[in-house]
Order: sequence, then C-alpha cells, then structure tokens
Amino acid sequence: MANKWWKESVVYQIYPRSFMDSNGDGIGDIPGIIARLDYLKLLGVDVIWLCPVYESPNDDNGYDISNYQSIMKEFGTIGDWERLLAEIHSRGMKLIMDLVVNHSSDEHAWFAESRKSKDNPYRDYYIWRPGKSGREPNDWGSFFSGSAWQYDEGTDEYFLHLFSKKQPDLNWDNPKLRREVYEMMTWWLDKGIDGFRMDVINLISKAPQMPSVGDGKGYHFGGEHFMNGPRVHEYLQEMNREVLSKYDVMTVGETIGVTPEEAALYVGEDRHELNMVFHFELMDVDSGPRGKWDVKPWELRDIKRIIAKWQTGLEGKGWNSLYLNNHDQPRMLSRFGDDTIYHKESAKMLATLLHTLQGTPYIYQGEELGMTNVKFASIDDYRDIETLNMYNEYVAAGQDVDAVMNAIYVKGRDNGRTPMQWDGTAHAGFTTGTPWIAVNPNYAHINAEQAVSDPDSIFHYYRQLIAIRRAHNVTGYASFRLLMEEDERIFAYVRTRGEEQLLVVLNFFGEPALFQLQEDIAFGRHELLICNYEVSGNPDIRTIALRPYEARVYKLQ
Ligand code: TEU
Ligand code: CA
Repeated sequence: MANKWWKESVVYQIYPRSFMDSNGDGIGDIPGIIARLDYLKLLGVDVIWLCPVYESPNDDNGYDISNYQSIMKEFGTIGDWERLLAEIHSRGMKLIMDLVVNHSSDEHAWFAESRKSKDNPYRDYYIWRPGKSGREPNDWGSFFSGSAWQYDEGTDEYFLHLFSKKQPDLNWDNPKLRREVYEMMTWWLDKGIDGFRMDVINLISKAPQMPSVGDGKGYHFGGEHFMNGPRVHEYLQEMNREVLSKYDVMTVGETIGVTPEEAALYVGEDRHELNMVFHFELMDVDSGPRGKWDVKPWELRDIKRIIAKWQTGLEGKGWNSLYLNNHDQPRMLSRFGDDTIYHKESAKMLATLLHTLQGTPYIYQGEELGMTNVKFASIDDYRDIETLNMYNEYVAAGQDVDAVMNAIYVKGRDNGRTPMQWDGTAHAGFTTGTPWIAVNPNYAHINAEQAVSDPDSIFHYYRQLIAIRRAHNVTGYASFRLLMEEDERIFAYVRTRGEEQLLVVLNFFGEPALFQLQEDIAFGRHELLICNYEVSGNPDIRTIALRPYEARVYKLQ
C-alpha cells in the first residue's frame, strides 16, 4: 500500500468542553487549547482531531449543530479558531475537524424552515412522515432512548431523529442538501484544515420504505434499515469526487456496526470514499445480548480475535484506525487494565498494544496520563444525554437504581468527559471557576504536571512509543500474525515487513504469565525496543516469564 502522511501519523482527540478553560466560566474553550499546544507537541502527536466546536444549543455537547459555519460562543470566536489553526500548523501539526451531517440541531435555520409547511423549500432537507393509526410511522428506537420519531403539530407529521429529538436526521436523498454539505466542507477546507472525522457517517442513507422491525410492542433498533444503507457508497463517492479529492487531507468515518468486509467498501484504496473508519466491535466486547448497558466481563480471547480479524481483514485493501477509548466510551485503563494497583503498568501495556498495530493510533485526551473512570454518587452530577435518558427510562420501568448507577459507572459516556487533569490545584487546574462537570477526585496524583516531571510516567512512555513508531515504519505498514491464539492471559503477535520483524508480547493481567515463542519464527539477533519494566542484560526470548501487565517489544533480525 502506498505511503501517506496520515498512515504515519498519531492522532490526539480533543473534547473541547473538557480540555482547558481559559476564562473561568467552567467550560473548556479554544484559547484554552492554544495555551496547551506545547504540551501536545511535547507528547509528539502529529494530528489533532477537534470534536465539534460549532454553534450549538448543546443538547448533545455540540453534536447538535445549529450553524455549521460559526463557532460556539462558549468556545470563542472564528478569530480564535483561526489562531488555533495557525498555531497548530506553526508547530508542524495538523488539524482535523468533526463533521456531523447525519443530523443537525432542531435549532438550525434549515429545520426552522422545514417544519413551517409541507411545501416549504427546506421541507425535504429532513425526513418527514405521516403517523400510522395515531402513532409513529414505525417502531424504530432512538440511540438515546424512546422513539426515533417526534410529532410536530404545525404540519401534523413526524420527523426522524436517530439520536435526541433535538437532532433531526438530514435527508441525504435530497441533492440540494448534499450540495449544501459539500459547500460547507469546501469552506472549511479552504481555510486550511487537514481533514474530517465524520460522525456516524454510515447512517446517512435510510432504506426508503422504513419498515418496522419489532413485534408490535415498544421500540427497537432499526439498524438493518439505516446502517450501510442502500445509497451510502454512492453519496460518499460523490462527496469524494466533489470535495475531498481536491485536497491532500485525511478522513476517518465513524461507522457503527461495520464488519471488516463492509469497512473495505468504505476504505478500499480503489473505492475513493474514506481513508479509514472507526469500528465498534472492540467496544462491544463487554456488552451482553441486551446491548451496551447489559454489562458483562470481557475475555482476552475475544479481544485478540477481534483485533486479529481487523488486522488481517483489511490487509492489502485499506487502512485501520486504532482506538481504545474516546468521548463516548469509558476510560480504557478502567475498562481493560487495572486503575488501582497496576495503574502505571497496565496503562503502558495498553498503550503498547495501541501503538504496535497496523493502522493510525488515536489517543483520547487524558489517556496519556492514565485518567480513569469516575463514580459520582448522585445522578444529578451526570451531564450526558444518553446516560440521563437511559436512567430515566430504566428507573421509570422499575429497575433497581443501584444497578442502573453501576452500569453508568462501567459504561457511561461521562467517564471520558470529566475535565483534563492538568495539575494538583483546585479543579485540576482545568478552570478557576466551577467546572461544567466535576473533576475526577484522583487529580491530586494523576495529572499532567506530575506526569511531565516524572521520567517513568505513562506520558513519557507514550512519547517513546511514538518515537519508535516513527523510527520503525514497520509498525504502521507491516503484516500481522497472532501468536498463542488460545492463550487466555497473553496477547502476542509478530509484525513483518520485508526483512524487519517486530515481536510484541503483552501480559493482559495482574498475575505472572509464561510466554513461549513458536518454533517457526526465525531470527538471528533480537533487540529490546521498549518495556514497561526494567529488563537487565539481553535474555533469551524464546521463553519469557512476564510480570503483571508486562509489555515488551523486540526487533528481530
Ligand atoms: O456517536 C455515535 C454513537 O451512536 C455512539 O458512539 C453513541 O455515543 C452511543 O454511546 C451508543 O450507545 C456519535 C458521537 O461520537 C457521539 O458523541 C454523538 O452523541 C452521536 O454520534 C450523535 O451525534
Ligand atoms: Ca471557558
């Protein structure tokens, strides 16, 4: 596969509301980000992905956009944003913006027009249907609880909203809407941005009949009729032709429910759609049959199987994206590592996994510090619409409140949204005011100031991993082979490109484990590139007694 800058980059995701507040109103903002760019430069990342900073009533923290071409007032001005872009570029980094065009806010001017009358020129910018026997047009449920349809009195029809009722879905079957989106994208690209992360982009094409999916009772997930819908590839190819192909930019699509086979249709290098996608298989590894809130323990063999499937499934076809958490997910360390005794070791072990696979790694803010999940005692301390809607629905249905709170502690999105922990002062140095969501109390010992000053910190380990990736291109481009497939404690693999081979050995648990290298792996010399413990001398690596959460990367020659 051809070399590209975005294949050799490490991306850092910023959730602006929680990153850095510059003016004491408790809300992170753009001047705050600018003030912390040197920290990101020190970390060594190449690209910054900025979650939405556009004008928004914040029903879903900016994923409900009321004006795509202006900046949210709490975050700053377009002038601040332009300075941010210039400051990122002057440090040799790049900026990609979030593109949220499956839906807009109901406060967008298009929607204000659309709901006025059935013959309004903007009516078909959204998806309107008459009710059926006094009920919703079908039984689809929203991702954020309840029906995916909202009744609108003015015209006596329902509009579709796969997310909150303040996020009406845009109608991509309307060529005028598509043209508006392409012009808006061009406007941002002409300002000099380096690409887009595309929110739920595989949901933009809905099956026209929109059939019900359930048994006549309640609301159900209608994904089969809108995930990878009938015209999605036609629209993305059009977007690529009309917009993306004219710039040297990167694109990553967020694609719920895709398999490697489906992903290849989005990212195949001969398909001219997207560069890479975020899949959800790993994020579903600890969900039971009733979905995300039906929490079950994960098994290492499932994690290995899913990663191996994606590594080999896209080989020679398209590029992978790599992430272990983001603003919608619990903290990776609390979920897949140990956020108590082996805090540092397990965070480094997971980081080693992230940075030694084929694909582009994405670091979510605070991950490099080992930030953890949070447990607020009261539901009143939570802010996320998905969490609050679920809580209200489940409690109204008679579920045990403690059980619901426990599910929130394990899976809730606010785990990843508590403010960035900059130092040990009040509110972790995030704000001089009252933060919009409380800081995780562990900021006293988990914070950036401490991490930067400690050479053995998780932060400096990330720096080392990024440097190794840069020095050994093999990490991005090489092929992948899983070792010890059935082992329940160790994740080990070999990456090969030409003469160069990397051996990665990870102990995924807090007990010692024995690694044994397969006979058929041939090499003369071996060199340790990185380890999260001291290793003295240059011991034989055919058999390694691994310490708790030990991670080693060897170069084999
Ligand atoms: O998320 C898509 C999405 O459906 C899930 O990631 C979602 O967060 C949920 O947890 C599923 O249970 C994207 C954005 O990343 C998210 O922040 C937005 O809320 C959502 O789209 C709507 O724009
Ligand atoms: Ca602020």
